Amino acid sequence: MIPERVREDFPILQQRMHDKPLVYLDSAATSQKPRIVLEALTRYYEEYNANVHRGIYFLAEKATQAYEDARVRVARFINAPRPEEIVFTRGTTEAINLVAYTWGRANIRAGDEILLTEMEHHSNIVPWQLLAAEQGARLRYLPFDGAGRLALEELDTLLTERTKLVALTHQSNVLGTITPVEEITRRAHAAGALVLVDGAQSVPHMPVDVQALGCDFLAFSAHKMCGPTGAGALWARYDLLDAMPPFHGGGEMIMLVQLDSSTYKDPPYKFEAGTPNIADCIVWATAIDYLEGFGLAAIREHERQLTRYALAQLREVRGVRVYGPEDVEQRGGAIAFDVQGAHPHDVAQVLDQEGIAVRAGHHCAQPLHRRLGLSASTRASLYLYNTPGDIDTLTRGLEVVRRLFTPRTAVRDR
Ligand code: C6P
Repeated sequence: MIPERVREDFPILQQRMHDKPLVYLDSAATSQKPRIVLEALTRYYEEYNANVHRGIYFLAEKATQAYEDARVRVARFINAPRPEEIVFTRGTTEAINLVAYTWGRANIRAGDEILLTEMEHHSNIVPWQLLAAEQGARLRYLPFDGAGRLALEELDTLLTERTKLVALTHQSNVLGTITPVEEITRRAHAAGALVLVDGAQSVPHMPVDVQALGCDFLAFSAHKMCGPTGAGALWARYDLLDAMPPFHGGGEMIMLVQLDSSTYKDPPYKFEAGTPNIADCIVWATAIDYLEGFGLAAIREHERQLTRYALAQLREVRGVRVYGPEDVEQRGGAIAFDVQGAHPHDVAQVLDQEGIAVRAGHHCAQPLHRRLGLSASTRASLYLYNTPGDIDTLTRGLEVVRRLFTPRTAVRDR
């Protein structure tokens, strides 16, 4: 059970917006940060800010220890077999690009295929487009059905001996769909392909165990899980990391630099050139401690109940159409919808006046929206600090939208 007083842990949620209590429903974009995370960040800068892996003095050793402890913490969180399998990045986007530029360039050849899904975030499309254009490879896409589920029946046709990689989201940032990663991974491996999982929307919201998933790469971001912006990770099997060429060149990723060549450190350092994002990686561990204080299963259950309530309430608002699976076992709390007659940007603006923060637009998933026949949608997304009261405020806000955007004659007729 997540207690309602969790909200009190988040200073930002205590404020009013346009003289109304703030209702934050945009955690899929970025989550809010609890006080202990903010305090940990201040403590780092006030007490032990120093560069890592370089200094031979107390502060530097303390910072290095905390940075490496954070790696261990992140590894444990996703049940990675070894902490050296965690490469710190700026976030999910950089982690996926790292794989595309290093593993991709070394392993994808002309005529090879990369299988994506039509519900991917642009971060899991564009890096592969760049790679495919460079290497002469081809991208293929697994579609989704009207209920927002991946069309698994097409997998056998799409997975061929040419498929070298399947890259898919674990949870759609628009439809909320939780994808069957274990099954897809099993079938991809049987076809000889590796699997990259975009965990940006799953790792913050449910227990994720890379060994249980069986995948080869997992990308995720700290800022969507109560941690700071600018930090994230790539998890990959050690043998893959070991064989991959470096990503960025620079300080601290090398063993020896000569004038015309260099040798590189072992993973993960080979992929962490330059001064890393020390503070935010360290503080990410505090965010993980905070989430694990409740337990990811409890957070998932809280969101499951809240999503069920939200779907039922939204269905009651005339003119509102919700996208994605109806069954809360198959989805998380990213809930995209539209309001008949109102542009999503107008919906978001009216809701903002009611103190409600939602996202409107294509949510960096244009192919998904095109597939739905939309250019944009409005999205409410939930996290542990949301309550049924927030959903009630949202539905009341949508009634305001409806009154403003339904033609007067139509209102009279109803
Ligand atoms: N989606 C949203 O509002 P970064 O920006 O690197 O932390 O995460 C990118 C990313 C990758 N995959 C998925 C499924 C995502 O949802 C996101 C981020 C935010 O939906 C910001 S566009």
